[in-house]
Amino acid sequence: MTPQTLILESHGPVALIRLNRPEALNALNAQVLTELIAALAAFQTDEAVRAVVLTGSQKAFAAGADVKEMQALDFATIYKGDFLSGWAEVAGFRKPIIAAVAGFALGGGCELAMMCDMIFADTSAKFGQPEISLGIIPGMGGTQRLIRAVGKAKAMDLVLTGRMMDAEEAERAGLVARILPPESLIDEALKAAAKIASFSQPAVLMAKEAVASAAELSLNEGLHLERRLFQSLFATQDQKEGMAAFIEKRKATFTDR
Ligand code: DAK
Repeated sequence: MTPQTLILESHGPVALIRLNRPEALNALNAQVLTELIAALAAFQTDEAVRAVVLTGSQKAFAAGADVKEMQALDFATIYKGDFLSGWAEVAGFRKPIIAAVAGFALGGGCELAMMCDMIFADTSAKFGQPEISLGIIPGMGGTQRLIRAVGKAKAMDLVLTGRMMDAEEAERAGLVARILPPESLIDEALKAAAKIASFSQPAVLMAKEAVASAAELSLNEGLHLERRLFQSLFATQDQKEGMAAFIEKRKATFTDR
């Protein structure tokens, strides 16, 4: 079914997802969640899609979970229904996904960006976890992923005061990988995604898995996993091809085998 809250575009091997609820600054309601999970599930199995870029509008990546949808909910309802737990599936997406952020990335919007593998921001981007001003706390990873990205001092500052940080501060703090001018944000994100898509997919997937697991594992466990993944890539034809191409001074032709 055609999604109502997303615009999906195909750019060769890269799928571009635009959050599209302009009337609510892309606030994340149940429909966005359902449609985004369905789109990612389809991209997961679609061999033609090798990387994804997730973006919003010029004004907002996403201004958070939908406050108007949440306001009347009571504890029993959200607890029994495990409200918003489906967002974890975004973090479980196996192919590389880049968040291209312009404007507001607040609350669940900031948390959604942090579920992606890296964040490219344009100069208008503003990140924050303003939930405290609504009488709640972050619930989609804001207290856990933010501290891993920016450290305790800044995470506490953002979560306890609800203030926003601009793109430059977010880059300095380690939340943002690249800052770009507004006119080239999407192009640069697509270009980076296409570059990733040009490599051997088993290597790309293992690279993502290894880096992502660093947040979950002890150093020794992480090093062990990295070593085993590294060793296993020597079972691929692409390792032979990549190294042969280097030695023969030509471009590698990867087959994902
Ligand atoms: N929800 C619903 N509508 C929103 C919205 C939001 N988060 N953010 C903006 N809108 C709507 C506004 O209500 C307005 O609609 P109308 O009044 O025109 O009908 C329209 O978008 C334009 O917004 P503004 O008129 O406010 O635009 P401004 O440029 O003046 O201000 C702003 C932009 C982003 C500073 C402002 O809209 C704002 O402060 N928005 C709310 C930001 C916020 O508090 N975000 C955090 C939401 S709480 C959970 C997991 C996660 C969460 C919850 C539970 N569980 C696992 C249980 C997450 C919670 C959140 O994210």
